[in-house]
Amino acid sequence: MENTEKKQVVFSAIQPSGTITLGNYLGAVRNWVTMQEEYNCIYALADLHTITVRQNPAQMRRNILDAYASIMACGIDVEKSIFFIQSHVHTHAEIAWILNCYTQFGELGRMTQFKDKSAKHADNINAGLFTYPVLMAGDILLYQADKVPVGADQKQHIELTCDVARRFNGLYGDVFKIPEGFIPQNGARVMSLQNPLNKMSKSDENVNGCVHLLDPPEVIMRKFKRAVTDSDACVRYAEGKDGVNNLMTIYGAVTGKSFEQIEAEFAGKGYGDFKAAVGEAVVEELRPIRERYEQLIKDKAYLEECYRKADETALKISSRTLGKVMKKVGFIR
Ligand code: ATP
Ligand code: LTN
Repeated sequence: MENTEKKQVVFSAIQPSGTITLGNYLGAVRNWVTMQEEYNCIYALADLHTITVRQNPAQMRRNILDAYASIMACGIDVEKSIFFIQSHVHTHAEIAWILNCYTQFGELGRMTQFKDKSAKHADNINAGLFTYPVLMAGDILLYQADKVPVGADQKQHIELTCDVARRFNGLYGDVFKIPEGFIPQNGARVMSLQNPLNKMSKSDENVNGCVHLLDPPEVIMRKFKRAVTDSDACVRYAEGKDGVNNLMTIYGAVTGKSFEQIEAEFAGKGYGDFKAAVGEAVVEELRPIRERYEQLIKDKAYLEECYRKADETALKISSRTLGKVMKKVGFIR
């Protein structure tokens, strides 16, 4: 019997702006992996987004292949999901231009990521940094995605995507599916181990604040041992205990334990024991990923075969939406 029940579409992407972090993994990529069972999943390396911050070309080439292999190593199955490279699929840049003309200057100016990144890169506040969310909206809308698994920092960009899609649909009829963000309960916002008021980020200069997926076990343990805590010396989740709250979030996300269970487990114990336990849990979570990565990165031909195939499929799917959009707007074919 034919299966008439159509699976919902999931779309998400990640920038190859450096090595993938524990934050990227717990906030987004881990959900990409689990969602493969139930949804039609389409994932991308958002390399066009990456050049909104100046990159070294040789390093960028390495980062792209590295990120591709790392994400695959997390468990993306290329037989089940489409995992392509954004710049290889020309429809993304094209729809971004069109959607730019349906997005207001004022709404882009309100994006907190734009404000943060322009403060951080005050010498290069380029137009791409400003219109970054429009390129992201195009990514999502091209595939008529139902759900978009991301970390909490991307919520505002998804809301903008919905606003732009509704505006377009209001003018031309139902062209775009209105997507929904999919943000995890636990791990949606992993903070820096050195400055727990800042998000853990790929492009952070303080290497001790950020755990990378490919860090060897001793490096992971060292980073957790040095993590900033407080003088309270009690493992409990409370206001003002940002460092400990962050470690509890990470431990909970990795082990599945609730904050109450974690508090009970470490009652009467010091931060030293707690930090070592968090480090060990993370080491075990990341060990198989690092091992798979080591295998994958050796086989460049296989990686290329995977993304070429995915690029082609992504072009086919996205061209349908782009064609429809162009026709509605009034371009002649
Ligand atoms: P950059 O440092 O270049 O800004 P980034 O590390 O913030 O990069 P992105 O490529 O912008 O990472 O994000 C990829 C995905 O990871 C997004 O879904 C984002 O929400 C999620 N993510 C990023 N950082 C964190 C974090 N610290 N905690 C949870 N999720 C995160
Ligand atoms: N802006 C995102 C990366 C990204 C993305 C997307 C996420 C680019 N295009 C489409 C979800 C859907 C970020 O994580 N910084």
